[in-house]
Formats: sequence, C-alpha cells, structure tokens
Amino acid sequence: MIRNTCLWLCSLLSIAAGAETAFENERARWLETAERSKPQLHYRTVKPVAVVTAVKDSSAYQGWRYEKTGEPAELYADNFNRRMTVTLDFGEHLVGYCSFHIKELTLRQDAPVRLKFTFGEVPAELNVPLDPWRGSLNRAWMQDEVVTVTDVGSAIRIARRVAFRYLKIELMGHSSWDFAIDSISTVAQSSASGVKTALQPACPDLVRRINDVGITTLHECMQTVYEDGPKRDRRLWVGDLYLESLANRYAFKDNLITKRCLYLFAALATKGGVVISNCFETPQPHAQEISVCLTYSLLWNSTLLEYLIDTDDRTTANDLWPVALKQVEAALAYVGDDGLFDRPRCPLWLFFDWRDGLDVATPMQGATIFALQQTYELARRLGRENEVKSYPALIRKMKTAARRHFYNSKRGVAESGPDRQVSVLGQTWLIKSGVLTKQEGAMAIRTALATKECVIPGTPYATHYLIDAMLLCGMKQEARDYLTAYWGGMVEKGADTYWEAYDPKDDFISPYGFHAVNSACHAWGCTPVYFIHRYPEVFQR
Ligand code: RAM
Repeated sequence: MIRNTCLWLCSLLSIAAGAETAFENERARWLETAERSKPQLHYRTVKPVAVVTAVKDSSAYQGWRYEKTGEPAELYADNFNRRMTVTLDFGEHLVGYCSFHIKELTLRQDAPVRLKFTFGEVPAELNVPLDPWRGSLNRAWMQDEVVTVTDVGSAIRIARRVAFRYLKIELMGHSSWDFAIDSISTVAQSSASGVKTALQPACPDLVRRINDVGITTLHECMQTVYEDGPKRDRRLWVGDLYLESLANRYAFKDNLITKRCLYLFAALATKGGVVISNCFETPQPHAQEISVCLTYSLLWNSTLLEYLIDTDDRTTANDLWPVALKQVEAALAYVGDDGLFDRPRCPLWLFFDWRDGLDVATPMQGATIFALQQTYELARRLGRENEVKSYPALIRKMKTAARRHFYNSKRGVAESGPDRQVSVLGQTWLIKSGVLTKQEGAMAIRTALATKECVIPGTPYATHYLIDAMLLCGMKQEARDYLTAYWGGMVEKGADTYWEAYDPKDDFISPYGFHAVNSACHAWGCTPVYFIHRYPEVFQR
C-alpha cells in the first residue's frame, strides 16, 4: 500500500521533470557499456539428495520442517499413480531450471499426465495453503507450475527459472496408465566466480557459518545483475546493489557486475536524471519508471564511490560523475534554508526499512548529509572539488540543524517526527553522517535499544546500518553480539540463505501480509560477509 502511494507520487514527479532529457547523448552508450559488462553465467547440474516428509512443528521456523524418509532412487522406481505426491530435498538453495523424465511402467501412455510442481526456498512455503491468496503482492510470485506431459521419454524442462531447495510434485488427477517420475535435476546458475576469501583459523564456528550463509546468499543473487532475490523481485534494486557490492568486495571480487549495474541505472534514470529505485533486464533494459526512491537514488552515489575505491576505474567514475551530481541536486530540492530536509514537502518514497510505523524525518536528514559527504569524497578522488564547492558549508549547516532539531541531549537520543519517535535508524543515520560524536552515538544506540517503544529494524537491510553505526562508534563487542545474535539466529533456525525480513521474535514477519511470499534468499542479508572481513579483529577473533 505504502509502495503504491509512493509510486503514484513518483510518477507525478517524473512528469514535472520538464521537457529536457538529462544525459540525452550518453544514455545509448551507457546501455552499451552495461551490455558489454554483462557477466558470464556459470552452470552446474544438481540432483535431489533425499525424499522428505513435512512435519508440523511449532519450534521449527514458521512452524514446518522436513525429515528425510527416502532416497530419490526409490521414487524413480515407484508407481506415481499410486504415490500421488512427493517432496524432494536438493540439499542446498539453487537458482536455475529443473527438468525431469516420465517413464512408462506397466502400460503404454494413452493420455497426457498433469503434474503440479511447487518449488520452495523454505519448508513453510510448501505447506501453508496459498489460496485464497492473502498476500499484498502478486500471487504469481509463488513458484507453482502445472506441467502437462504428452510424450514420455524425453527430458521435460520447466520453463520458469526457479529459486528453491525443496520441490513438491503432485499428480493432478489419476492417470489411466502407470508411470514413474525419473531423473530429476536442476541446472543451477550464478555469475559469481570462486570464493576469494578465507577466514582466520581462530574464527569461531558460528561466525564461520554466518559468513558461509552470507556468501551463498550473494552467490545465488549474482546473476547477470545483482538481483534482490532470485525468487522475488528478481530484479536490480539500488539498496540491494549497494550492500551486495560491499560483500562482493571480499567474497568474489567480481567488479564487472557492479559496473554493469551502475551503468544500467544511469542509462535508465528519469528524464530529469534521477536514478530510479529498480530496473529489469528483459525484454529490454527498463526501469520501474514510477518508482523513484530518493534514499536509493542517493545510495547509487555511494555505490559508485565504493566501486572507484575497489577498482580505481576513474574512467567509469568520471563518465558517471554527472549522474552523481544529479542525485544530490534531487535531494537538495527538499532542503530548506534552515538546513533541514523537509520530509512533509517531499512526495518521494524514502525507504529505510519495511518496519511499520517508522518515522523517516531523522534518518533522511542523516542520509542526505551522508550523501553529500560521499559525493564530496568522490569529487575529491576525481579532482573535481571545484564542482562541489558549496558542499562543505552545507554539510556543516545541515549537521547543526540536525543536532538542534532531532537530538535530545538531555535523553542522549535522537528523535523523529511530530511524536518524537525513538528508532534505531534515527540513531544510525545521525551517526553515519557524523552528526553525533562517537560517544554520543554509542550512548544514543544504547538508549534507543533500552527504550521500550523504540522502533527496531525488521530487515537485515536496516540491521546492516545498525551494525555499521555501532562499529563507527567503537561498540565492537555490541556489534559482534548483535550480528551473531541476528544473523546467527537465522542460521540456528536453519537458514541456507538469508531472509528478506527477519525479526527474532516473529518468524512470520512479512512486508506483504503473508510470510510465504517473502524472499528467503535476499541479497541484502549477505552483509555479514562485509563486516566479518572488514573488521576481522572484531568478528574473527
Ligand atoms: C522490496 C525488495 C527489495 C527492496 C525494496 C525496497 O521489493 O525486497 O529488495 O530493495 O523492497
């Protein structure tokens, strides 16, 4: 719902962008550069490892788990006309195309066979009723496909690319002849190259497992762009790109895909030059035009800066520099003479987390200051400070305004909005932007976390910024404890890959009204890989 309102408002903005198209002469070339930077996919064939049976168990994640009850070979010899249903476990999360055979048993085929294949990333997805549909996103995101087999013998490939570990097959109606399902396999794909990192020998086992699950998550999301989730939304989002590129710096060091994504977003910006929050590759590269999210537009600048740091590719950074300037310009349009980002005046989507009720006035003030700082740093590295001469004074002004307006020095905590809401993200963004000193920041985080009504993050995405802020404030032990409890919590609950939304106290949290449509392999969860490697003294000791 929030998303729809924002989309509508954003469309108004793009109309208001005026007749002139920003970067008109560059866009075609930028798209070509994006195309040339498309990474190769690597493939491997994976077979199921077990036949499993679902067990309803209130202590299991979302109430369901699987138990091994047989071998795939038994299924391949069995009359499916009698068995009617089976669930297979592939033993790991996969992204790719599944195929199978049908073989005749007693009689010859005299009619088609109709089968339903349901793919799931986590057990609950295959065991809760999907209909009547209760999610706020499209029912079609669920990975259930009906396949009609007219010819036995040949391999049948299911047309849809799926993301899953578990596969349920059901016979839809009794068949007039006996058959067995045979030779099920999946050609799994990813553009990630080999893992290029190792942990210190002393690294604790739980941290090792957290890191491994993060690397798998990133691996699965790295296709020909950084996807947010290979089940859903299967596309490139700026916020996810930013965190994926930070983890990739250590995990695979594949920089080409980052370059591709930066160019795609630049080429597909609004007429006015604002980077749109998400885009698709097919059938032609295109952005979700009506979805401008200012926080994400600004993070595109940070991604470009981090890319430059990783690669020293000044050609790309200089080529895309005008786009960075535009993003800051777009945000500054809402900053008043008082140095405050005017939240009520800004019709754009300001995404920080999916947690209901989060007030974003304070986080946005911090995010704008941070973007100014990051863009200034980009300019410095490119020798272009003269183009952003006004930034340092503006940063100072916005910081002063932030302290005056949002920081409650008596309580030692940042507040946000008319109700003076205390949220974790209000603290983290004032820390990231240097509005609060290290000591103030540490105190603010501790105060917020100890406040009963504090709004805490509901996604790994938002939790990333909390860990980041803790480390900036020198809260090493707390950062380690929080990271190992949060991501370790998912690992302990059986995560093969990190989940889109996670609240240790609520396994059913969902931004979309129904947990089954959540993505259980979501790129923005991979961020421990970044922290564990960037701060080995904190996490690997
Ligand atoms: C969702 C996806 C994506 C995220 C946006 C804001 O649709 O989960 O990852 O970036 O929201």
